[in-house]
Amino acid sequence: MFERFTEQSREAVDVAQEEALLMRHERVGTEHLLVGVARAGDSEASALLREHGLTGERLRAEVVQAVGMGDDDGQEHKQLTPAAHDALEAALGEAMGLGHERVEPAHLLLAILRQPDALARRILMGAGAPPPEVRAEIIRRLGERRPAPPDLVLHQHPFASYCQKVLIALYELHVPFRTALVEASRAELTALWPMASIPVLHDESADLVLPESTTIIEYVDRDATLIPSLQARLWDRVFDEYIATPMQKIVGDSLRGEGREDPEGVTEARGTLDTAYAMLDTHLADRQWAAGERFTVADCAAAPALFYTRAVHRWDEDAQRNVSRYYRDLMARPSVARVVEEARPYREIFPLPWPADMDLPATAREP
Ligand SMILES: N[C@@H](CCC(=O)N[C@@H](CS)C(=O)NCC(=O)O)C(=O)O
Repeated sequence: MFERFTEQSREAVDVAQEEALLMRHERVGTEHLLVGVARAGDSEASALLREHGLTGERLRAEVVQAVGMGDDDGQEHKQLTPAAHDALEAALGEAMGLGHERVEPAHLLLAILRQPDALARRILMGAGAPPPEVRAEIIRRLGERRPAPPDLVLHQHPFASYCQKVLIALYELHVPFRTALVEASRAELTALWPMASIPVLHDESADLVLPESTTIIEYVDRDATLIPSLQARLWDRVFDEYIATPMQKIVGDSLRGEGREDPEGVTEARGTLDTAYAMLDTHLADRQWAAGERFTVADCAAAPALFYTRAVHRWDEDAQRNVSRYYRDLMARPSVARVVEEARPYREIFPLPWPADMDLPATAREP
């Protein structure tokens, strides 16, 4: 598990062991890993924690305050809790999702913060460092470190669902690019692409302008990693046409202004979504991803489309369990999780009520 860990990350894990021993706790949990990250030399992660006043010593005190000292005199090498184990495994995914080769303390911290019931999360929250903010800040800093490659410019907005589809693909393929943020004014974009929809990719070295999310993905997917089959192409179309399009209709209707709404169109859109969910639930019964065993362009399309339909017209999460399971898998994918994080600061621009449980996994009660 540790081959790709940097020296500092390994040290963080060793320090976590020491901390558990010192606190006489039975196992090494995410809280000890958090102290490990803070104490393992000077890293972006430890610097960020320090900026919140969270030194190793302070975090240790917070852990003891939260759970007390233990009474375990057991072996020197302690077992990991399931959450700590998952965090160490997820750290590699975090690094890869960000296009980094090695697992650094920053990736470890990101992974710790993603564990749903981690004590480390509660400790950070209690110490005035909300995990979503810490995550977003780490991702921003890691992004700044990456050299801006000159050739590919993506005209996009991080909250727009079709832009997210392409972003997921770019992160999956580790393709470097620059962002040209498209906000209210579309003048520059219209000059490139008269329809002025986003995303638009401009390959400056090839003097090529490409609109349309699927075409952009096809262009950067030189080895057919994301578009390996007819099924991938088919389900990409299905998600765009029958999930993303009705979702846009519902959201778009709320922006039309009083007296200009189209209730019939919205009812039709909701009906299309219901039919699509039922079809999807059957389709996903024996497939991990939309086109089979591999994550493809179809899943890049599915993630943002389902994310936003979950806000405006939810499938029946208990009855359509395959869709719920698929949605959870999508959200756990590091490329998708990254896109969701990067869009988080823009949630207030959503014109409809934003459900309070959007960050909770799609539920599926056991029958
Ligand atoms: N078929 C296009 C759809 C793109 C699209 O609908 N983009 C939305 C944003 S997600 C857009 O630009 N809408 C018009 C607007 O925001 O003004 C694609 O696949 O790229």
